[in-house]
Amino acid sequence: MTGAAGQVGTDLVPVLRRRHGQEAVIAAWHRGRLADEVAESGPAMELDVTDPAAFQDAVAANGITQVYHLATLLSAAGETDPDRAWTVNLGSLRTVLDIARRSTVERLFWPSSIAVFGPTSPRHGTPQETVLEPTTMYGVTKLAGEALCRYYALRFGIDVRSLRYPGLVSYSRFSGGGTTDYSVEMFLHALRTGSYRCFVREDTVLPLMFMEDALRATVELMTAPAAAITVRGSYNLTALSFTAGELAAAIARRVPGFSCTFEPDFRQAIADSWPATIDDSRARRDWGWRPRFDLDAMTDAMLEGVARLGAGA
Ligand code: AKB
Repeated sequence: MTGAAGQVGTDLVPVLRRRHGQEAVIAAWHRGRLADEVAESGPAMELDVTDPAAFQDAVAANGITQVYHLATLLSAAGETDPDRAWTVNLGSLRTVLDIARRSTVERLFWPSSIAVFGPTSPRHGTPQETVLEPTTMYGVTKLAGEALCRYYALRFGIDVRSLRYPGLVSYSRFSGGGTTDYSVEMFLHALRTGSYRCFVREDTVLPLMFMEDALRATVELMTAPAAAITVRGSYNLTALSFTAGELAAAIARRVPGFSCTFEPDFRQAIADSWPATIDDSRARRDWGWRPRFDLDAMTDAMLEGVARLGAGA
């Protein structure tokens, strides 16, 4: 797994190690720091995914059969450094797809995002196939990446699978650089200081998902029979849509005295360009996707997790 020090990797490595064995999952990271649980529970290596030779060597030396290629710059970080977003997000995807053509790699997971949509996509019930005109470099790389995945699947038979993750809400690792970060920061600040200055408007609605649902979706997609996978770009995936104000209210009901103010910054425009609700009926039909966490269950689990782990690393 690349990007193993990031928000998804930190939680997905332990899940995969429980399924496949501690030694079977190599946690590769480049920036940041691996979580202790990840570093201590199995093999790890430093890997710069923008170095094709190093990536190729890592796969060959370890006889890798599946790659979870999670290394990425998120939407807000991508606007700060669009060149690097292009190289990391898209260049490294092309590298790993090429590696898969000539190696032991049998299956590849690569996350896309709701960022492939833009202001011209339908905002409600956004369908699987629709207008895709993203306005961020992150969205551009995810859209081009989906096209690459589809091409490599059709042309070379690469078994690549992908999900358009909504904003993911989790407590093990706050990685930063995203537009949906407010949905995690709100919990951290509620328990640390009792107040939060939210960088999007109170009425901002985005599709969000508790990490446990996202991990299960990832494993379900990766273990589905190849014949069931009818989308080789990336599947729409959704669980919940709620406003920033509704999230603040759900936290305030549980954290007495919590107060939230709303002061939009440049990330508001990114949030406004993304859908409010998503139609994920293809994922439901093809491999049986069903989310489990609603807003109340997620809020309870987040407050418990943030309190236990000291407000997330
Ligand atoms: C971001 O906000 O950039 C990500 C995403 C929705 O892909 N969380």
